[in-house]
Amino acid sequence: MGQLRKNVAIIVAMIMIVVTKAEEHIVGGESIGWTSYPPGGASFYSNWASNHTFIVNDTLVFKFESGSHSVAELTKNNYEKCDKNEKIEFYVIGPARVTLNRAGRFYFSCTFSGHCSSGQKLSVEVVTGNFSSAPRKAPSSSTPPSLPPSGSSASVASTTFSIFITTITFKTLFQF
Ligand SMILES: *[C@@H]1O[C@H](CO)[C@@H](O)[C@H](O)[C@H]1NC(C)=O
Ligand SMILES: *[C@@H]1O[C@H](CO)[C@@H](O)[C@H](O)[C@H]1NC(C)=O
Ligand SMILES: *[C@@H]1O[C@H](CO)[C@@H](O)[C@H](O)[C@H]1NC(C)=O
Ligand SMILES: [Cu+2]
Repeated sequence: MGQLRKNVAIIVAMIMIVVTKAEEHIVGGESIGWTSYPPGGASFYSNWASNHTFIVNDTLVFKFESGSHSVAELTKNNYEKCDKNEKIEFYVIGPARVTLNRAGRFYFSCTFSGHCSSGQKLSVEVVTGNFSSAPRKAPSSSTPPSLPPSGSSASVASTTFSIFITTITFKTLFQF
C-alpha cells in the first residue's frame, strides 16, 4: 500500500506539471519595465523578447505610471512607422496586463509623442502551447531570436513525455 501511494503521488505530481499555468512576462523586466529611452535604445525590447518564449494565453505585464506612458496594440505596418492613430487595443492604466490570446505576432508601442521612435516598442511572436511544460527558452545572453518550427520540438517532447507517463502508469498497475 505504501508503495502504491508513493506511485500515485508521483503520477499526481507529473500531471500537475503538465497543467502548469500560463506564464506572466514583465515587459523589460521588473526594474526597467515599460519606458521610453530604454537602455541600449530600440533594441532593448527586442532583446528582452528574444530572452523569452511566449505561449498562447501567457500574459504580458507592461509596468508604467498611468499618464506617463500607454500601450497600443498596432498592426505590423503602423508599428514599423510608429503610427499610433489606428489602435487594435489601447491600454492607458499601468500596469497593463495583455493576454496573448492567439498564436502569431503581436505589435505594441507607447502612444506618447516620441516614445515609439525612442525605442518604446515591442513585438513578440506567440507560439501554440500544446504542451505547457515544453521547455521554455532559458534566458541566455547571446542566442539570436529563433523560434522552433511550429510543433516539431514540442511534439517530440510531448511524445517522450507520454511514453514516460505510460511507463509510470504500467509500473504502478503491476504493483498489484
Ligand atoms: C537577456 O538575458 C541575458 C542573460 O540573462 C541578460 O544579460 C540580458 O540583460 C537580457 N536582456 C534583456 C533585454 O532582458
Ligand atoms: C486560452 O484561454 C481560453 C480562455 O480561458 C481558452 O478557451 C483556450 O482554450 C486557451 N487556449 C490555449 C491554447 O490554451
Ligand atoms: C498541437 O501541435 C500540433 C503540431 O504542431 C498542431 O498541429 C496542433 O494544431 C496543435 N494542437 C493544439 C490544440 O494547439
Ligand atoms: Cu511612453
